[in-house]
Amino acid sequence: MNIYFCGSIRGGRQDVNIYQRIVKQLQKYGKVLTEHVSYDSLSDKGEDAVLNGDKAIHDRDMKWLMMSDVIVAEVTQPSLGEGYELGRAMAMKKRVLCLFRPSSGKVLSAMIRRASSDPLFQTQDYTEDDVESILEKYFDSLNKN
Ligand code: 6K6
Repeated sequence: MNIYFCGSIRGGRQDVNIYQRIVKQLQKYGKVLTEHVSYDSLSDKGEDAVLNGDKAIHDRDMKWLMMSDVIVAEVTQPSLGEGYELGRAMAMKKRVLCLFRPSSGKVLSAMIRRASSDPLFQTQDYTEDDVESILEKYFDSLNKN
Protein backbone atom coordinates (compact mmCIF):
# COMPACT_ATOMS: atom_id res chain seq x y z
CA MET A 1 0.00 0.00 0.00
CA ASN A 2 1.29 3.48 -0.90
CA ILE A 3 0.65 6.05 1.82
CA TYR A 4 0.98 9.81 1.32
CA PHE A 5 1.61 11.69 4.56
CA CYS A 6 0.88 15.44 4.69
CA GLY A 7 2.29 17.78 7.32
CA SER A 8 3.06 21.47 7.51
CA ILE A 9 6.42 22.65 6.10
CA ARG A 10 6.35 26.36 5.25
CA GLY A 11 3.26 26.65 7.46
CA GLY A 12 5.55 25.99 10.46
CA ARG A 13 7.45 22.99 11.78
CA GLN A 14 6.36 22.98 15.45
CA ASP A 15 4.64 19.56 15.19
CA VAL A 16 7.52 17.70 13.55
CA ASN A 17 7.90 15.28 16.51
CA ILE A 18 4.28 14.19 16.11
CA TYR A 19 4.78 13.80 12.35
CA GLN A 20 7.66 11.43 13.15
CA ARG A 21 5.48 9.38 15.46
CA ILE A 22 2.73 9.15 12.83
CA VAL A 23 5.12 8.22 10.01
CA LYS A 24 6.77 5.52 12.13
CA GLN A 25 3.38 3.93 12.71
CA LEU A 26 2.31 4.34 9.05
CA GLN A 27 5.40 2.44 7.94
CA LYS A 28 3.85 -0.67 9.54
CA TYR A 29 1.01 -0.49 7.01
CA GLY A 30 2.78 0.39 3.78
CA LYS A 31 5.31 2.54 1.96
CA VAL A 32 5.23 6.18 3.08
CA LEU A 33 6.04 8.12 -0.10
CA THR A 34 6.54 11.42 1.74
CA GLU A 35 8.63 10.32 4.74
CA HIS A 36 10.77 13.49 4.35
CA VAL A 37 7.88 15.65 5.64
CA SER A 38 8.72 14.24 9.11
CA TYR A 39 12.48 14.92 8.92
CA ASP A 40 13.94 17.21 11.60
CA SER A 41 16.38 18.49 9.00
CA LEU A 42 13.59 19.97 6.85
CA SER A 43 13.06 23.55 8.00
CA ASP A 44 10.29 25.96 7.08
CA LYS A 45 12.88 27.93 5.04
CA GLY A 46 13.71 25.11 2.67
CA GLU A 47 17.22 24.18 1.60
CA ASP A 48 15.40 21.47 -0.29
CA ALA A 49 13.46 24.06 -2.27
CA VAL A 50 16.72 25.74 -3.31
CA LEU A 51 18.14 22.42 -4.48
CA ASN A 52 15.06 21.13 -6.25
CA GLY A 53 12.94 24.16 -7.08
CA ASP A 54 9.28 24.62 -6.22
CA LYS A 55 8.02 23.29 -9.57
CA ALA A 56 9.92 20.02 -9.16
CA ILE A 57 8.63 19.64 -5.58
CA HIS A 58 5.05 20.31 -6.66
CA ASP A 59 5.18 17.98 -9.67
CA ARG A 60 6.84 15.16 -7.72
CA ASP A 61 4.32 15.47 -4.88
CA MET A 62 1.36 15.45 -7.30
CA LYS A 63 2.75 12.31 -8.96
CA TRP A 64 3.06 10.63 -5.54
CA LEU A 65 -0.44 11.78 -4.60
CA MET A 66 -1.79 10.12 -7.73
CA MET A 67 0.13 6.91 -6.93
CA SER A 68 -1.10 6.77 -3.33
CA ASP A 69 -3.80 4.47 -1.98
CA VAL A 70 -4.46 6.50 1.15
CA ILE A 71 -3.58 9.99 2.38
CA VAL A 72 -3.00 10.70 6.08
CA ALA A 73 -2.69 14.38 7.05
CA GLU A 74 -1.82 15.91 10.42
CA VAL A 75 -3.76 19.17 10.09
CA THR A 76 -3.31 20.87 13.48
CA GLN A 77 -0.69 23.33 12.24
CA PRO A 78 -2.40 25.13 9.34
CA SER A 79 -0.58 24.79 6.02
CA LEU A 80 -1.60 26.05 2.58
CA GLY A 81 0.27 23.20 0.95
CA GLU A 82 -1.66 20.63 2.95
CA GLY A 83 -4.98 22.28 2.15
CA TYR A 84 -4.04 22.15 -1.53
CA GLU A 85 -2.99 18.49 -1.33
CA LEU A 86 -6.23 17.56 0.44
CA GLY A 87 -8.37 19.34 -2.16
CA ARG A 88 -6.49 17.64 -4.99
CA ALA A 89 -6.76 14.26 -3.21
CA MET A 90 -10.50 14.68 -2.86
CA ALA A 91 -10.86 15.56 -6.54
CA MET A 92 -8.93 12.35 -7.33
CA LYS A 93 -11.43 10.42 -5.14
CA LYS A 94 -8.69 9.23 -2.82
CA ARG A 95 -9.24 7.92 0.69
CA VAL A 96 -8.18 10.56 3.23
CA LEU A 97 -7.72 10.59 7.01
CA CYS A 98 -7.11 13.99 8.68
CA LEU A 99 -5.86 14.08 12.26
CA PHE A 100 -6.43 17.15 14.44
CA ARG A 101 -5.43 17.87 18.08
CA PRO A 102 -8.04 20.08 19.86
CA SER A 103 -5.59 20.33 22.81
CA SER A 104 -3.59 22.75 20.61
CA GLY A 105 -6.25 25.41 21.31
CA LYS A 106 -6.71 25.89 17.54
CA VAL A 107 -9.97 25.42 15.68
CA LEU A 108 -9.80 23.35 12.52
CA SER A 109 -10.78 25.03 9.24
CA ALA A 110 -14.45 24.47 8.42
CA MET A 111 -13.39 23.44 4.91
CA ILE A 112 -11.51 20.43 6.28
CA ARG A 113 -13.94 19.61 9.10
CA ARG A 114 -16.94 19.58 6.76
CA ALA A 115 -15.25 17.82 3.89
CA SER A 116 -15.85 14.79 6.11
CA SER A 117 -19.40 14.56 4.80
CA ASP A 118 -17.72 12.68 1.91
CA PRO A 119 -17.46 9.01 3.01
CA LEU A 120 -13.91 8.74 1.64
CA PHE A 121 -12.76 11.74 3.67
CA GLN A 122 -12.51 11.37 7.45
CA THR A 123 -11.43 13.90 10.07
CA GLN A 124 -10.58 12.65 13.51
CA ASP A 125 -9.78 14.58 16.70
CA TYR A 126 -7.04 12.91 18.71
CA THR A 127 -4.49 13.31 21.48
CA GLU A 128 -0.85 12.55 20.87
CA ASP A 129 -0.95 9.37 22.95
CA ASP A 130 -3.70 7.96 20.73
CA VAL A 131 -1.73 8.12 17.46
CA GLU A 132 -0.89 4.44 17.27
CA SER A 133 -4.33 3.12 18.26
CA ILE A 134 -6.20 5.48 15.92
CA LEU A 135 -4.06 4.49 12.95
CA GLU A 136 -4.34 0.81 13.81
CA LYS A 137 -8.12 1.04 13.89
CA TYR A 138 -8.24 3.00 10.61
CA PHE A 139 -5.98 0.62 8.68
CA ASP A 140 -7.72 -2.46 10.12
CA SER A 141 -11.02 -1.11 8.84
CA LEU A 142 -9.49 -0.51 5.37
CA ASN A 143 -8.29 -4.09 5.22
CA LYS A 144 -11.80 -5.35 6.00
CA ASN A 145 -13.33 -3.34 3.12
C1 6K6 B 1 11.23 22.45 2.26
C2 6K6 B 1 11.25 23.43 3.22
C3 6K6 B 1 10.59 24.51 2.75
O1 6K6 B 1 10.16 24.25 1.51
C4 6K6 B 1 10.55 23.00 1.24
C5 6K6 B 1 10.24 22.35 -0.02
N1 6K6 B 1 10.11 20.96 0.13
C6 6K6 B 1 9.05 20.20 0.05
N2 6K6 B 1 9.34 18.93 -0.17
C7 6K6 B 1 8.33 18.04 -0.24
N3 6K6 B 1 7.04 18.32 -0.06
C8 6K6 B 1 6.71 19.58 0.16
C9 6K6 B 1 7.69 20.58 0.20
N4 6K6 B 1 7.06 21.74 0.44
C10 6K6 B 1 5.74 21.45 0.54
N5 6K6 B 1 5.51 20.14 0.38
C11 6K6 B 1 4.22 19.43 0.48
O2 6K6 B 1 3.25 20.37 0.89
C12 6K6 B 1 4.27 18.34 1.53
O3 6K6 B 1 3.77 17.13 1.00
C13 6K6 B 1 3.44 18.83 2.72
O4 6K6 B 1 2.40 17.93 3.07
C14 6K6 B 1 2.85 20.16 2.26
C15 6K6 B 1 3.36 21.30 3.12
O5 6K6 B 1 2.99 22.53 2.59
P1 6K6 B 1 3.50 23.95 3.21
O6 6K6 B 1 2.62 24.98 2.55
O7 6K6 B 1 3.27 23.88 4.71
O8 6K6 B 1 4.93 24.06 2.86
